[in-house]
Amino acid sequence: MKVILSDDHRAHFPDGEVYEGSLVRPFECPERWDHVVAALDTAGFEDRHEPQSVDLDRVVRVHDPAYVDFLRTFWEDWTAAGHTGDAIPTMFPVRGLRHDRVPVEPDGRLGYFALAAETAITAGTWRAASAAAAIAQTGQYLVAGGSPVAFGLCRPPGHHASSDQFGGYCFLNNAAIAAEGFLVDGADRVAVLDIDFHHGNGTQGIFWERADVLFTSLHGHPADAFPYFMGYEDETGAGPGEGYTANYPMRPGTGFEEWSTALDDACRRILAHRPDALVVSLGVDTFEGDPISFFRLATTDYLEVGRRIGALGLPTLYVMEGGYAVAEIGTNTVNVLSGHLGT
Ligand code: OKP
Ligand code: ZN
Repeated sequence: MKVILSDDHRAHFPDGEVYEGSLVRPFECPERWDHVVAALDTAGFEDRHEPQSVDLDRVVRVHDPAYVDFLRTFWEDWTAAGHTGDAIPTMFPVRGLRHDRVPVEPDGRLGYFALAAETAITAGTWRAASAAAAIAQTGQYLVAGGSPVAFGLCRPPGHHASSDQFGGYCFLNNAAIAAEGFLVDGADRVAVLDIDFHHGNGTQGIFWERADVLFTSLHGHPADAFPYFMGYEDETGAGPGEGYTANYPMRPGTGFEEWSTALDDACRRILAHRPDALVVSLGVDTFEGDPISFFRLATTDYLEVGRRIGALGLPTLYVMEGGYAVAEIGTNTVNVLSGHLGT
């Protein structure tokens, strides 16, 4: 299996994350990457590739160009305004407020392009986020070029990033960029399977009105879990995209038996879509030991997850999303990949 990775992820690591009333060390930390690489080493995944440079012409097919510009240039504006700390958004265009004007002052601009306050922008955020997008793109090129399966070790993750908002540790939607890339390169239909613990609101929103990309997501119920305001079962797409979104929200304590029944249902829908390629948003925060999530999957369950996805027989690109039980993230992730290969 081809693995695409880059050291550039280290450029993004905010000093803190707003969490339950405190500023804590971010759960989404660089060691996550180190543990995945160590587990890849142990399991003998040696076919490693550096990403090509990011193709922004393709990125702006799924993101608002003004948003991409904001991500690329914001740190300069923030520091020019005299701020020395990380950029944490505090005010948002919520219910009743206007979102048809973009403020000029950096704090206002920051809130306009944000969906949550736990995620800060730092000096190296653009470097890391654009490298993660490049990893997804390179993985997509490899699979479109005939590799049956590839794994993009993206960090930061992407599935919460919408066309014009960052948050939930995400800046550029790596999975959506890859899915769109497959279409550009000749696919007629693509499916996205999002098995991260959290609902992939960004990916869902990007493909909401489209019939060419099927979006399926298994996640903590929005009544109980971030991102709280999206991910219900009755969200099924709109316009030409009606019926091309499928959500499987599940309650606290859900274990592998119930979770895998939802996975099987999502897999049936994926096969019915007859996609030319599959993009898997691979988060392993469904793990029983995850510090911020509430599903109960065990380390060995991930082998079976990979087997079931591999059994679809589709050209598949895995992109890394979440997983915050740092010591176990590597084994859990690599178990999915090994299961896929049937090893
Ligand atoms: C990113 B990914 C809830 C705190 C939620 C943000 C979680 C972002 C997860 N009390 N914090 O989907 O793994
Ligand atoms: Zn997650």
